[in-house]
Amino acid sequence: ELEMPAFIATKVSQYSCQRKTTLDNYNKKFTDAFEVMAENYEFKENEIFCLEFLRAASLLKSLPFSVTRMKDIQGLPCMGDQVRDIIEEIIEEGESSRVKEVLNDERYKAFKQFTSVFGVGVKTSEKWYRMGLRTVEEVKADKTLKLSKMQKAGFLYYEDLVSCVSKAEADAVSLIVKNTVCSFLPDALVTITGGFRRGKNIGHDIDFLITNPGPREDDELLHKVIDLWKKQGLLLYCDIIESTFVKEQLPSRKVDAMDHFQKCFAILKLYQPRVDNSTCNTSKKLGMAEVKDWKAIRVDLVITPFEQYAYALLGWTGSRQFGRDLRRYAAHERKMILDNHALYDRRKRIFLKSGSEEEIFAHLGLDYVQPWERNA
Ligand code: DCP
Ligand code: MG
Repeated sequence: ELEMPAFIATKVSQYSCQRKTTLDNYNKKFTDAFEVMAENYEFKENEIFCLEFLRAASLLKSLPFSVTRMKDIQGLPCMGDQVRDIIEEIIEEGESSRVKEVLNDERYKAFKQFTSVFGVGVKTSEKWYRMGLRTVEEVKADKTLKLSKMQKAGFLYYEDLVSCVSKAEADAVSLIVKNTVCSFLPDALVTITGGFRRGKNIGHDIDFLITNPGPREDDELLHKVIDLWKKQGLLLYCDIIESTFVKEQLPSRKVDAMDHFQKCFAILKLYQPRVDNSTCNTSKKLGMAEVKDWKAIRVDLVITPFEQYAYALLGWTGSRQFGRDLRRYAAHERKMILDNHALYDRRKRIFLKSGSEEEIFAHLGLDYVQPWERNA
């Protein structure tokens, strides 16, 4: 009898950048549970436990089989006691009582709602929770709260923004971004990054990287694009962050630090002709003239100098966990510092240049991992 080549658990790397993680997840039951646990620890600002669950989720996503017995995880890295307990519960009971507890927890439920609003993070949620607020409706109704411009937009377009972006919508926005950018800089390179580059067909936003390969640089490009969209009535919200990049400065060692590129967090108005639904209630109430024929979409635009493009592309393609592990691998296994701008070799005391993602992996001594295999 022929045997399948044995799966060697001890050969699985603790780093997701040494594994292939496609969107075929054979262990969704477990990884969904871990992600709830991780999120709850994030809300409690317990970074250590949060990461433990994120790493475990990421590892199970990379397995080519479904875990059905405790024996299946023997020898695997990232399987701490908390993680094993939950796997055991799910194997035996079909669900985890600890995860159920979190899902029913008042604080978790409130934070989950609050953080679903654009511009609201853990800190703001904490404040609202302490004030006794529990739902998005309660926050909306409280007229005494001082909201940031970002949060105001978050509430104004809440329904559209929580409904997620489809691949078709991403393609439509991609055309708009490319056309606008190229009307100012015909040779500019506009690349979709984030989840869509990893092959996902839904996302919470659309991420774009913009660079100009030619000799011409244009510091005003982002402002020109934004101004044009304003004039065209396509811009619902925008926050431009100017570049804070300093040449020769060592890459950031902080694993979740923001990069220094000029960028813009925007909400675009995407027109989408709706099918005639004049018989439905909402359109009767609104009157046909007021039927909304657009959707608010979250768009991130990042402008990068051409020499840093490969690093920016690698960083912005994600996943977040894949990026964290790349930087952790670089630091701990290679004595190098990696961020979205550069790679620095601390032993040789030099910056390593790269014109492509393949070259970055090569500098790190890693086998290349395709974008669709980075869904860690
Ligand atoms: N990223 C980064 N620096 C930031 C923000 C994000 O390097 N300041 C990276 C990590 C993410 C990727 O960019 O993997 C895209 O960020 P998103 O939050 O948009 O994540 P995804 O696109 O992966 O997921 P989603 O489908 O939720 O948009
Ligand atoms: Mg995204």
